[in-house]
Amino acid sequence: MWNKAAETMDRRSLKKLQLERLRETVTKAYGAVPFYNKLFKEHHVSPDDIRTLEDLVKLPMISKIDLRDNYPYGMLAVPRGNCVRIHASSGTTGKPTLVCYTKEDVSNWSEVMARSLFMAGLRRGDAFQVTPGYGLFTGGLGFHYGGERLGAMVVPTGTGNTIRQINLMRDLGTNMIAGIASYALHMAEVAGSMGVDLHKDLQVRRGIFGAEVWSDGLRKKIASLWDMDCYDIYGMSEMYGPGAASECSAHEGIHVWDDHFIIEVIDPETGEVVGPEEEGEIVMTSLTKEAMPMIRFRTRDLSRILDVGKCSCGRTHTKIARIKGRSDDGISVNGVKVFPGQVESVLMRNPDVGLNYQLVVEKSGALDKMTVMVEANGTLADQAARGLSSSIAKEIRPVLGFSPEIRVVPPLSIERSEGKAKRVLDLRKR
Ligand code: DLL
Repeated sequence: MWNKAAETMDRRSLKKLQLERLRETVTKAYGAVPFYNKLFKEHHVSPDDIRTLEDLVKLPMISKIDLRDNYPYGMLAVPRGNCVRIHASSGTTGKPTLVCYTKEDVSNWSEVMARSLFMAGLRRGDAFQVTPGYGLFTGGLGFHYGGERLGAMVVPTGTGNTIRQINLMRDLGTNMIAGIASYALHMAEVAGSMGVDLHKDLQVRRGIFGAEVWSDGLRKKIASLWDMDCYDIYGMSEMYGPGAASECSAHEGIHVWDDHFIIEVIDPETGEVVGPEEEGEIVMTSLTKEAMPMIRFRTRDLSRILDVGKCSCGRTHTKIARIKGRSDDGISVNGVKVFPGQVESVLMRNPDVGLNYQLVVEKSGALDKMTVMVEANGTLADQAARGLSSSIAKEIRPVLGFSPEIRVVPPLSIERSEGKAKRVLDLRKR
């Protein structure tokens, strides 16, 4: 383990540490950030009300909207001059949400990233290629600092220029890559077109991926295309970036680094905390962030806390299921909520389905019409394409409760994205 003392700390000590750090965080936020001060007063709570970890539910929750409203520096708990870095998440509407970091924040983030990368098998001296974008997105620099902290040799290619990316993997003997899951598929396609055999010509045997939902089916595809062991890593700009939680070699869920974050799972409708193993929306509280403490931040991500006790890997930190989707990524089609993850799970089970898909929603008279565009796994004759589309249609109907049109298209016909994949094209909004 990268930090055995922290990663295997007994639950009692972990909880004690969480409470100490929670009280410090809440006191600091209340004293230094007018936004929290006002919000707590409106809810008639103060830092003195936090005596146990269970008292956390007394505090109000916050969301991305609060970060936007306080753009750019309204959520800072330290003087502007103490910040050494900013990142932002682009968001689909309006202003970006900005996050600031002190030197200590960058160091804590590098620590959780080093733990996560070590847990996924990265070792000192390995060539570690970082394929997410560098810049305001937290992906590139997050993996970069974690890899350096661990002592790996970081290859900071960032995203794009995929041919050079593959050539470097071959020339440098890259052992492990980090990225966005859908980009791993795209790289595999480009390698194929270059005549590079991922199994024989490259030594990439481990990959760590996140930043978007990727189903177990997609993961199996990536693992077999690359002949690699895949690990899931979760995080968001508001909690430093990638590395709030990460997967261990048991491959049965992801560990949340409990000494840096408190995770709660709530019913997204009522806001009440749900029980272990019950699915709901993840709410995160930061315990070590100095520049921008986040108290009960609603992530919109759906998962559940796994009731496993101590993990077979020896770590004691809370385990959650891989992220299933976002409570706000459902699209309404004639009043029925459709989540891309549901469709992906059906598609990726089918060996004749290729590497990309997209849901297109448009108006057809007064009604909505949804088409599932699916790339085939190779060039198919008309009859085979019809066969594939009818077998997908049969499997999708019971999952969605209605029958979307299924259109099977040749490999590479759906546009690739170098960042997070665009799974939905909603033409009703144009
Ligand atoms: O996507 C940080 C990140 C970069 C994580 C690289 C992992 C790897 P944001 O741009 O702020 O930060 O987006 C955060 O992405 O709330 C989830 O909806 C989604 N997300 C992140 N990791 C996963 C994952 C980065 N492993 C939002 N599985 C989060 C599913 C994920 N969704």
